[in-house]
Amino acid sequence: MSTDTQDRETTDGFHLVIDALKLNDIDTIFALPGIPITDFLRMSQAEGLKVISFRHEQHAGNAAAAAGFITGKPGICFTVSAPGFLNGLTALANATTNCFPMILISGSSEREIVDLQQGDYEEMDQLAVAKPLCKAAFRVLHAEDIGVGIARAIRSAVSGRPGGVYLDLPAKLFAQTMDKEAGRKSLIKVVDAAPRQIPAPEAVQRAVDLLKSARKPLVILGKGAAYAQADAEIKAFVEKSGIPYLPMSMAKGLLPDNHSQSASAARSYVLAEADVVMLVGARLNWLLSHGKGKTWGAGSGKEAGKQQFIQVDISPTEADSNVAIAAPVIGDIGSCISAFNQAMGSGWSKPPSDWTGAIAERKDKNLTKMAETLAKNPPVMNFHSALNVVRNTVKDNPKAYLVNEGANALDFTRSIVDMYEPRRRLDVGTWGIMGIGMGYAVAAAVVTGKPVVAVCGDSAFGFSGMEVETICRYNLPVCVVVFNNNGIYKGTDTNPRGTEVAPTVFVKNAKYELLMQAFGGHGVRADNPEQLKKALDEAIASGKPTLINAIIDETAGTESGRITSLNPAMAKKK
Ligand code: ADP
Ligand code: TZD
Ligand code: MG
Repeated sequence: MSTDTQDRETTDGFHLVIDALKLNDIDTIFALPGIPITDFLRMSQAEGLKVISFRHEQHAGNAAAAAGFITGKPGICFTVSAPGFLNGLTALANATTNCFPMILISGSSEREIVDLQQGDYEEMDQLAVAKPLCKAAFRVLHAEDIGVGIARAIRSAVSGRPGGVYLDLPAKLFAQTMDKEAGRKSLIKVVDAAPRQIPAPEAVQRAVDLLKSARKPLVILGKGAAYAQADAEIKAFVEKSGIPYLPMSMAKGLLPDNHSQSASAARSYVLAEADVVMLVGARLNWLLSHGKGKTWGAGSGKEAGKQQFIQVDISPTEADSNVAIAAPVIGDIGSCISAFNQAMGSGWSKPPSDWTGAIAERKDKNLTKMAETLAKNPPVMNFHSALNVVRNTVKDNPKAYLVNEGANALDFTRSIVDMYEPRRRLDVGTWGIMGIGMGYAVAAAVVTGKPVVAVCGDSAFGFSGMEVETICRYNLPVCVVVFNNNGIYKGTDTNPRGTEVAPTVFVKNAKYELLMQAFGGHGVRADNPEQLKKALDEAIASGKPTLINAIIDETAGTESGRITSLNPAMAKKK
């Protein structure tokens, strides 16, 4: 039989996976080759899928997760078995923690050998390992089930609370053949993968009544609100209600940070004082001090600790996870906020002016103070003088993506750099994890084609730094700005015994810019704001892979950045 005839009559596991992905409008795969994935990736490329190949699976996985957050479609990552799978697993778990939809698809060894532990090449019971760390995990053993496997993975990733899904594909599956027409019919085009979830009218009414009764209402927008792509509804709600709002880190830009109702510059005041707090796609986890304690006003005034919460979320079990939720509203944010907009009616009265006025007063004071600090130009650049430049660059390029990781390099960027467009800020997320930098940057550039600025602490950058080769290989418009303060938090720590260097200190004056030059990108050092501005402007104008080694005063940071209070040594001192 000639190959031609065979091609016409049969298909195989490789092509069924490719066809199932394409049928579901998936056009990009983030991956790292090896048996049996190498051939799969070659065939995917031949069939028109965009394949972005990384240097380490964790970054391919992070890229898939970021793509999921930006697009609302599950990001796809392919890894090889055992070690490749494990390298990707951190990204899968992180995506699940962040509620980002992604699918980690891994090749695996043969069941017969794995289950008897007979020592196959890269043997591991991957499905069992993945299960507790993701939202759902599936394995496909027969070619005719590939369609179902991919469909289940897609639905699981994007419906309800989004998250990471693991799909286990044993090597033998790829080579299985079946009749081409039967294969085609076995594939499933998923209809309405993330169905709208309409909130109960009485739940909305309960929440609206509570909002109406508030004297000091506050809205908190989280990354779930950004993910929901309900930008217009949210804007309408915030502006119609007149309620001050706080964006969580990745919700910055959902409304422009310079919006008159943003209470970011009076954050501690509003958290301590608000009487009714409406959470929209934000969990009351450690990032919001679990909704209790000093942050929330315990001990200050007679309403101490008496805030009432409204929680708008797609997960019905999120409410009451930390404190009582007086008015849970369960549904997708688009449907919920539209329902609020209707239920508020035409006679809505805006919050009392003593509340909004008090916030405005504090905001003005803090913004003036911030402007003074930003205007300073110390002889050695510090976080403020460097970030003032980044702040202006983002203002001039509001559609650019800002990736951000580090400790001080993260906290200062979050508070100093205003965002103007939704879903443009990608950062360390719920875990505060280092190493997302280059994976997220690659994803943002590949998926959107927009310029990306990645502000990374020198430690943070090190976790994914080798992916600058990936950035150069695909010639992506990514400008990495390494905030180089010679180490973790600071470069000044010493070892009291005077033997090896302290654990937080790196090689001083490291030339990170050479890393980018090694692969043909543009690498440059910036010692002052003028040099930093010039390099950033050039990077954005040229769209060329760039790394700016921004030299930051090694004494400028603080231990753990803003989360010093979580440090057990600090807690002991209290
Ligand atoms: P942040 O870190 O910004 O505070 P979190 O990650 O803690 O945000 O919270 C995100 C929340 O958003 C999760 O509880 C998740 O269930 C919810 N969520 C995600 N997507 C949607 C959606 N489309 N509709 C409603 N809620 C959503
Ligand atoms: N490992 C992982 C995966 N995530 C982490 N968050 C940490 C370790 C601990 N960690 C932080 O929380 S921040 C940080 C580490 C190692 C690096 C801070 O140093 P940096 O930033 O150079 O990136 P600054 O600007 O010097 O503070
Ligand atoms: Mg550092």
